[in-house]
Amino acid sequence: MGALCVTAGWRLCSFAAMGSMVTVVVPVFREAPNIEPLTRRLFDALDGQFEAELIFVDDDSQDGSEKVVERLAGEYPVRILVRRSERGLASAVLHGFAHAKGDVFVVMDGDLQHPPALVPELVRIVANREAEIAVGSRYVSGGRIAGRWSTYRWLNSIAATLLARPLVSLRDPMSGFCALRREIWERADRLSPVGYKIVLELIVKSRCRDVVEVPMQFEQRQAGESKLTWRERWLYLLHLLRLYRFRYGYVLVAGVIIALTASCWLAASRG
Ligand SMILES: Nc1nc2c(ncn2[C@@H]2O[C@H](COP(=O)(O)OP(=O)(O)O)[C@@H](O)[C@H]2O)c(=O)[nH]1
Ligand SMILES: [Mg+2]
Repeated sequence: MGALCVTAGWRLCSFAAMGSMVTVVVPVFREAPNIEPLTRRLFDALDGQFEAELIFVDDDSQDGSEKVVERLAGEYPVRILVRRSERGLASAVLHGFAHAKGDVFVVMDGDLQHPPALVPELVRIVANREAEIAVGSRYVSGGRIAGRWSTYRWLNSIAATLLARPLVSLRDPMSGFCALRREIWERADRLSPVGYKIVLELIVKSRCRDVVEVPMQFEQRQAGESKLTWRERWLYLLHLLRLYRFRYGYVLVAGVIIALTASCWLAASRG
C-alpha cells in the first residue's frame, strides 16, 4: 500500500491513490432527469481527491441527455458518447472504457441507485492494489436495499445470483457497481457480453480472483424507468452459458445440460 497523507478535507488517502486518474463510465438510456444530480453528487464525493473524468454512454435516447451534459461540461470534466446504431448496457460500458483516459475505471448506473459517495472508497481500494476489482454490494454485512422489494423481485434476484455462483464467489454478482484498474480490462480475454452483466464478464474473462465487496446502500430509482425486461433476462441466461463454457469448457457444459435434460425427462415419465 502507498504512504499515507492527509488531504485538505482531513480525509486519509494514499499517494498511490492520489496519483491515479479516474474515469467513471455511466451507461444511460433515457436518464436525462438523473444526469445532472448524478454529476453533481459524484464530483462532490470525489471532492478533488483524484483527477477524474465522467463519461456517459448513451444509446440515442433522444430525451435531451446530450444538452444536459453539454451544459454541465462548462463546470465539470464530463462528456457524453452517443451510439446511434448499437444498444446494450454492457457493450456501452466497454465503449466507454475504449474512450477513457484514466488508469482506474469505475462503472455505475445512471439512475442514482448506486451511491456516488461510495466511489472514492472503491477507487482507493483498487488504486492501492488492495484488490483487483472492488464491487459495491447489497448483500454483505452493512449493505442495504432502500424501499420494499416485491417477492417476485427478490426471487428474481436470488435466482440470478445463484446461477452465477459457480462462476464467481461474490455475494452480489448482479451489482453493476465496481472499480478496477485499466490493466484488468486490458488483460481480459475477448470481452463479449450480451446484455446486462458487465461485472460478471470482467471478473470471469480477466480470470480475476482478487475481488472485494464493499457494502452499499442500493437506492430506489427516483426518476425514469428500469430497462430490465424479459429480453434482458433471456440474454442473461445466454451470457451465463457463454461464461460457463469459457470457464469449464464445452464438454462439461454439454454434459451438465444433457444430465439435466435426462433428469427432467425421467422425472416427467415417472409422473
Ligand atoms: N447505454 C445504455 N444504457 C442502458 C441500457 N439499458 C440500461 N441502461 C442503463 O443502465 C443502467 C441500469 O439500468 P436499469 O434499467 O436501471 O437496470 P435495473 O437497475 O436492473 O432496473 C441505467 O443507467 C440505464 O439507463 C442500454 O441498452 N444502453
Ligand atoms: Mg436501476
